[in-house]
Amino acid sequence: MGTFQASDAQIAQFQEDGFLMVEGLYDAEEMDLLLKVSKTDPEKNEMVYPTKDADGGESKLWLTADIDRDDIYNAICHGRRMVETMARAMEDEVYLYHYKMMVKEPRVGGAWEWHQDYGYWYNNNCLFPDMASCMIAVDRAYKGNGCLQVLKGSHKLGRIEHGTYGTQTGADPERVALASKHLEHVYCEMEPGTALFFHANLLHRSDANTSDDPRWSLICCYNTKHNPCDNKSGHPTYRPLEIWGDDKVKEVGRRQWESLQPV
Ligand SMILES: O=C(O)CCC(=O)C(=O)O
Repeated sequence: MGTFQASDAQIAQFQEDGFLMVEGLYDAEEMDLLLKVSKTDPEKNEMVYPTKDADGGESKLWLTADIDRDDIYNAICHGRRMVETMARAMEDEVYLYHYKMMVKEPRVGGAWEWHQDYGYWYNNNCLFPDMASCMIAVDRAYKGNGCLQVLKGSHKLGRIEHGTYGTQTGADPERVALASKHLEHVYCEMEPGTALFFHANLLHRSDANTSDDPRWSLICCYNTKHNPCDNKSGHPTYRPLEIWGDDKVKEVGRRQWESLQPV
């Protein structure tokens, strides 16, 4: 889907539902390269840190806002099909806020409580909730290995109070329960290469991975140019994002994979 262009109907669907799933945004070779590179990448593996859920389940992630690298992560985050879709969905130029790999290993990967990403980013003095992310399934994501779940249309609720519930920051459970009575609860099952664009105020969560399958996902997060945010390490203020051609994912990915081979 190197030539993917979202239709007007898809953009309208994102704006109405708060999310848009695009199957096969990345092809098998692109996902194979991303998976191989990220599993062997010594630098990123050093950056991984664990987070515990309320039941002791442990997810891992690395997060960075480094946009000056010629690597496969940047080829995806700078990629035309991603950035153009984001900009149209958010009706402004977008810049990369950060990107992260979410790792839920078989049997141990933990849950994420219901939250809005803006529930976190509000604390970085991001003035408007005009931000969005794209989750790319690197492994197949399904109910058993803890795929993302969303409350359809919840991005229209406004920002919900967030606090610490268990060991994680999450949205006020009473408000989530109220929203759940009225809004559709969707399990976003995704094949590798499928991308889920979602608004920063969309309520989402995921269960622990109780399966024998890993669930790795790359999440690329964007802010809109008009939205002031504090400049923080890992959460920067506006800087223009260069748009790269769709072919770069394979070109850079192959080179990076080769460079990771023992000599
Ligand atoms: O990886 C997941 O299952 C949840 C990730 C998430 O909610 C987030 O990064 O905001």
